[in-house]
Amino acid sequence: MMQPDFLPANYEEKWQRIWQEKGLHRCDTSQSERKYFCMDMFPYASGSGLHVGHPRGYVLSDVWSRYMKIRGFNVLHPMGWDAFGLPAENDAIKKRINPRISVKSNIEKFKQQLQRFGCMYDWDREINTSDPDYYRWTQWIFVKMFKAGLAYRQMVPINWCDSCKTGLANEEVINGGCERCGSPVVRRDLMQWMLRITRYADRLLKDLDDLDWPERVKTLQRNWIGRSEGAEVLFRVFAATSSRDHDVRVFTTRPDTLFGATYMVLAPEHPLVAEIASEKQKEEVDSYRLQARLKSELQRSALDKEKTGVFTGAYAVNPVNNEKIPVWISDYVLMTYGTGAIMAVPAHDQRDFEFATRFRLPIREVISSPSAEKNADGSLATAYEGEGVMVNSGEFNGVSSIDGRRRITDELIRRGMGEFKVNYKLRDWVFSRQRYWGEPIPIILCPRCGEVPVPEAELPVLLPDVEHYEPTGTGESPLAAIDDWVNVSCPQCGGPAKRETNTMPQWAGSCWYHLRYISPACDKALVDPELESRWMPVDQYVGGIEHAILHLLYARFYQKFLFDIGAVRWEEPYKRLFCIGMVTRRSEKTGRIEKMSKSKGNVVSPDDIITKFGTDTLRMYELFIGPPEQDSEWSDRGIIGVYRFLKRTWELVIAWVNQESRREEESDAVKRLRHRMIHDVTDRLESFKFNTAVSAFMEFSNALSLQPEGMGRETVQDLLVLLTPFVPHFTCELWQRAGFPGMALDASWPRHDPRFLLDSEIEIGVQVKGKFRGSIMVPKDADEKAVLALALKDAAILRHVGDGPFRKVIYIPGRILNIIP
Ligand code: ANZ
Ligand code: ZN
Repeated sequence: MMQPDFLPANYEEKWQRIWQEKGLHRCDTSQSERKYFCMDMFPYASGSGLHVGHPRGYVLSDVWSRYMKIRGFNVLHPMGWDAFGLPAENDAIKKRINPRISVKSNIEKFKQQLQRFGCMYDWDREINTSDPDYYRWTQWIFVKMFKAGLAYRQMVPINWCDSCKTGLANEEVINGGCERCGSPVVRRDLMQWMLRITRYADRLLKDLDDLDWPERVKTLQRNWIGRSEGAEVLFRVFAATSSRDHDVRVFTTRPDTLFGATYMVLAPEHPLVAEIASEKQKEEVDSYRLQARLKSELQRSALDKEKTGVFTGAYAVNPVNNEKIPVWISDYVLMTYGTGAIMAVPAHDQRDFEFATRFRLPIREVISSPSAEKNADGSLATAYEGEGVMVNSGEFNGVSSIDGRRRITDELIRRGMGEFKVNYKLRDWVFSRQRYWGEPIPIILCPRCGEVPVPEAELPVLLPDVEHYEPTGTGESPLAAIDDWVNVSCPQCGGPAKRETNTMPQWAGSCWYHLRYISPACDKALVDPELESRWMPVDQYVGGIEHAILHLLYARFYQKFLFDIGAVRWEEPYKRLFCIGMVTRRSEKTGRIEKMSKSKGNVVSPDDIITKFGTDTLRMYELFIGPPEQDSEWSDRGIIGVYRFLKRTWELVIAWVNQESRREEESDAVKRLRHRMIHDVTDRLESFKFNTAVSAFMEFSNALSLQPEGMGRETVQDLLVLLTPFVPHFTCELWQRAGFPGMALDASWPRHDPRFLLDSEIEIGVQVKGKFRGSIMVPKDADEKAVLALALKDAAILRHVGDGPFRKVIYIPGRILNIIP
């Protein structure tokens, strides 16, 4: 007799060892027929280790990988470490351990935890972005970008976090605060390396259409890129003090409203402001400009803030009607968008409406529509921003606003006063960080030759060991203090020169890591081009929604650049994306649902769960917790429920194994349950409804318990194969105990027979004395007596007939039951 006890601790580690010894998770990339590349967003190994929220995505992608493997695909499922950058460095500083050391020990700890989840990672392909063999290529890409004119240096006002003591990209500023620490972000002028991601704006936008990504992620990217079609219109501006005039361009998405422009607004930073301001207004203008400098762009563009501004004393001429309109400055116009100047149309733009109301500037309606909101006196109550018919617009009166856009622009073009124009919200990417723990930017600054890239053969530029790695706060990175590292001779002229001391942002290494997994040891290129052409793109990428813009946009940009220089054959990195929901917890104090995080003190450790219930229980519960794309609440009861289910299933299988002669044949009812399970599990897996795929097993198990004869061999086998992606240790153990051939991992995925899914119940009508009184569901082969019993369980029918005895009962099988009381 085999022991029936369900004790996962007895076999889970054993199977992990066996898989590893046999190299079962190694992917032979030389075989690319039926290749499948399934990838997780790799973690940065923080000091606090993993909690049960982390593996939700790892388990999902592992179940999917295992499923695809059983389906006969050659699956590449790698894992690695996002090791450079702010999070790692801040953590190191907090603990006063050199990041070199702390990152290494964090990774060891993380890897141990991760390995306990039983995922089929090919650890031979493990990568680490802070490894010189890796960042050699991160630097190489930068050099290529520099040579292509995509990396350039510029003095820019940047987002500066005083607490992290570094500049941040626009994408790293969340609600005016630092993405990492939440401190308010201020503006500061610094010489920065920039990447010209804007050159790719159009392609980044267009190619989104072909990606199999969640719609919400695509929308976030589209809005971030922010494409606007419109026109640039030339206004002549007359300075108050001199007779000289200037041409000022404004960008508008609504050229059809040109006749309603009653004033012009320049951004306070607009270079023309100083020149055109009148003597009388100068003081006021200057002090307003100083104030504006202190505000962030986000504060300035908040819709609900009170509009402020100052008249410059100058006037502009509207090119369509030669009307003279005043020129103002206001901080709601940003220098970094369009041309930094606008024509203000208060009747049809809400910000302009508020501004005009406050400063008593004229509001002239030029688009008429019944949906415009009016005051009692017929004036506009708010700006009407929709479409309508042009009015007060001279020869264009009566034209629809949509046609008007084109016709006015055509007219401006004809007169040399404007042109069609497309603008993007996307800005170039501020790429330098004044921090230690990152890839050194591989550039040498030579007083004679300027910016000289480090020759490709000399890469990587190693990050030197330092004693003081804390940020300096001076705007220079700690690397600037290491004289013998900084001072080099210029690769071009041999003269004395200095290294760039800024480092790359944390995103640099993760922009291209998918490529490195394909040929992690390749030392001739960042990826073996032949393997790349066969293994890219990533077929399934799994990660958190928080990366919708930052990482996912940067990685697409890098891939497109690498495509353009011929380094790769694929233009998009991630064909299909799945965004996993968070694991939350209900606060004991407030009763509110909170994200699980160390700072909230509400984390559940996966190690504890695994020790108590086993890895498989954790895996299955991570999926069962809720629809995978939604946030879901952790529940200890839920984990026990899954444990009980596995225990019951274990006992069912062991009971079969222990039969004297193991049952072969099975009843039709059991066959139907088996095929139903195969169908449901497969269908729900394919549609990424992992939680209901788990319920399909539970439904099977519940229904099976009502069947007296239980499972036969085929059902036991199919059940174990279907369970394998979810609970691989469990099924490997039972497969072996049952003495089935080979391993559960190698069996092929069962197929359902549709004939067993045909409905076994039918609907029949019930009549009382020939009058229709309702319908009921009955088994197809039920006889008159059984059908009558079922009919009397129906309250509505019972009310009409009482419970008998009856004069007559007539059953026409499969159609109708007639009762005559
Ligand atoms: C006149 C007008 C009339 C406008 C109207 C809108 C409605 P998006 O869609 O975001 O591209 N604008 C242009 N440059 C600006 C800047 N640097 N700072 C602040 N606002 C700026 O918006 C384009 C519109 O925003 C432009 O069209 C301009 O106002 C304003 F009935 O021009 B519009
Ligand atoms: Zn030089």
